[in-house]
Amino acid sequence: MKKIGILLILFTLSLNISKLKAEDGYRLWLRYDLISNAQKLQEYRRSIQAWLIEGDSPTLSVAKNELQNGINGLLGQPISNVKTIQKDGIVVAATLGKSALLTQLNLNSRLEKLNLEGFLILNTTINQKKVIVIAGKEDIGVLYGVFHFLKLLQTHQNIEKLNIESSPKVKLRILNHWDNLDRTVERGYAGFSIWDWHKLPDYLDPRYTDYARANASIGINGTVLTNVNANALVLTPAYLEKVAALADLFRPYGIKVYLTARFSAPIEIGGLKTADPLDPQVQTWWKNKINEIYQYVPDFGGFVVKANSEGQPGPQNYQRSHADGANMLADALAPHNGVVMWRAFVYDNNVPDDRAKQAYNEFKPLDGTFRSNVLIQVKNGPIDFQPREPFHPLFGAMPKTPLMMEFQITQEYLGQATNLVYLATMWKECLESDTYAKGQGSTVAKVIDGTLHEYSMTSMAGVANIGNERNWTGHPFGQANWYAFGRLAWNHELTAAQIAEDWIRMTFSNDNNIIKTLQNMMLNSHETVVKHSTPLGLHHIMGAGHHYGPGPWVSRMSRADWTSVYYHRADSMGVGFNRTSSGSDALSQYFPEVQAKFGTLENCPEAFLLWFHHVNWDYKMKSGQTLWAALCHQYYQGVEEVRQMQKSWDALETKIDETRFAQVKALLKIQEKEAIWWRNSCVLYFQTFSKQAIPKGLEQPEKSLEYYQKLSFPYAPGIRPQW
Ligand code: GCV
Repeated sequence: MKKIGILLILFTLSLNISKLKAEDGYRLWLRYDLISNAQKLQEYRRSIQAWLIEGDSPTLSVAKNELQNGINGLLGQPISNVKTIQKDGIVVAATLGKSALLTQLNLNSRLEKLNLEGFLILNTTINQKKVIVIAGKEDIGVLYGVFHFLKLLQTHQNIEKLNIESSPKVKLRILNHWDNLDRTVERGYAGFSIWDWHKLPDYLDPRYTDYARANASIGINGTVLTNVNANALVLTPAYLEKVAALADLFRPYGIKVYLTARFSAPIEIGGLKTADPLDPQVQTWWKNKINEIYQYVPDFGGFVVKANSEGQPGPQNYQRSHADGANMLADALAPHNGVVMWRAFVYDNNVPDDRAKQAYNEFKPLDGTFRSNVLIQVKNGPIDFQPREPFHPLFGAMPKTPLMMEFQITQEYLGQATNLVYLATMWKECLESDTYAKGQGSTVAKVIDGTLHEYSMTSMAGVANIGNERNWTGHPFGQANWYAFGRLAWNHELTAAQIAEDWIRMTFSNDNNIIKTLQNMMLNSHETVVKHSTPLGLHHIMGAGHHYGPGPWVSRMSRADWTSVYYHRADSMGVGFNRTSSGSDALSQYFPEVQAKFGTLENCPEAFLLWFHHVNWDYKMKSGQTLWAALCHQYYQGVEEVRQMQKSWDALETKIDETRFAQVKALLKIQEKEAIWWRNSCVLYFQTFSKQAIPKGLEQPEKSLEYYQKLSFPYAPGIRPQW
């Protein structure tokens, strides 16, 4: 009896232990578990025997905590903190210019090459003792350097010959939360908003600190707390108190807080009759409001504004231009060093012949008319975060106005939180696109980092995929997109493969087989989702409102450019949107070399064919197949590739912790179902125009087109309530 009791206790204990060990994804890429490779562990224990961070500031104390927790966890033993260097193997972190130890090392000339947030990491000697120095130009550089150093350990790098210099290429690296004050998240698929407005400012959820750590670890230095479809209430004292509490918490991590400004706020919360940006009363209202915000948040970053787009108010309501609106806010922010990020994602109530042209048409003529603290925030492509878009024609077209990038991390059109899609490959495709604005090599990346047109302000924003789900992003691989966004914003020259490898090593394992398998899955995953949803340049053919799943048949909406038929233009002859000079002529917004690349059927890369051309069903593709056959094969291939991912994942069963293994396995099953749903719906729908059979050898769709057309998802997550 006694024995059974003891066994039971042991069993319960072991259950508890395994529960504790379960990987629920909360720790993201900052897991700091004991290094499993014995040789590496020994090497690191030899090189890291103590640590010392010189100086004192809130940021340095955050750096101390992180370094201490990181190395204690990774090395599996408490590593002591020392005050002087009396032996080898000490990690010394300090801010240059503020540290006696670093002065001895005379690192000034190297420091000059770095920008304000940059850092150095190197092996050297101080007082004849071997040390590893992490030096920041400012305290925040020390924190970034500490995270980088921990990454070296987490990814099992050699730390005996370090000589690293790192500076961000872009100044403002920002997350845009589309979070509402009621905690719903527009296009959010990971639960509700992480901002618990109701309990703020008194209750600071520990998650906020982990959010700040995660962001700082990848160099993100700004967060826009609220949805661009803005609510003026956030500018009232009751909310500004809450905003201030978050700003105080984020400050040591180098993260500034920004808000979205509702253009009609002077009317809604100010009691004015107008929000006309040229009205002196309106100008005074904003000036006072902005001064008030700075009372609460002395380092407030500024505003993001969505104006005259999708029903949002803006200066055009008063026959004023986007520049009039942006400059009014910019003038009021300027004395505080705040900025305005004015979005170019605009389309007004008049439905244009081609929505792809609208932003260029409205903004290009305004080049040079914005204040110096205004950035124009441009989505990567001219429509709306589609699975594949050509780069936005505004990039390169506004040499006198800083243009910033807006990527979407949340997967609104890319499988939401049920599909494994690594977005870095897509972002790189955009960043590396050549605008030819100043001849060959004028890449989008060079526009964004300011080197092409010498912009003084530079920025990259990503629409966050974060929610209050335990693992932050819903799909465990969604974390990789948050991670990759930060890494690319810091250094767009990194490859998607490098970033994926770092993320896998830190999030899953340093096991080569795991790295290779997951990296391969991730790097192909974007192309896969394109194939099974919008191949060959198709776009905007998703279900209405929720944007979840296929809806190529969507034809009746309150405006034509919200329908699918507006974009695919399928008819008995063919499919695709003619954007050449014989069509909408959107192509003419690009520089001549780009026009030549996309302008003819022969030259146009097939990935963009139906974006720029209306193509006959019998057109011969490079493979020799007809367009119809090629389209079908793409859809079927997409599904096959999801099945391939399932096999790759299953092969890792014994190597991945149970919780995450089971979750991703289940999600891949959902992804397969959804890929089939996309494939069948689209093939059956387009078949009604092509009137051709699905090529031989491809499985026939089980259900009818009518079946798919009747599916409805009134409560799909992330949906905008009023749509
Ligand atoms: C925040 C798309 C989305 C909207 C979003 C909009 C935007 O249209 O579906 O939910 O609104 O883009 O970027 O402003």
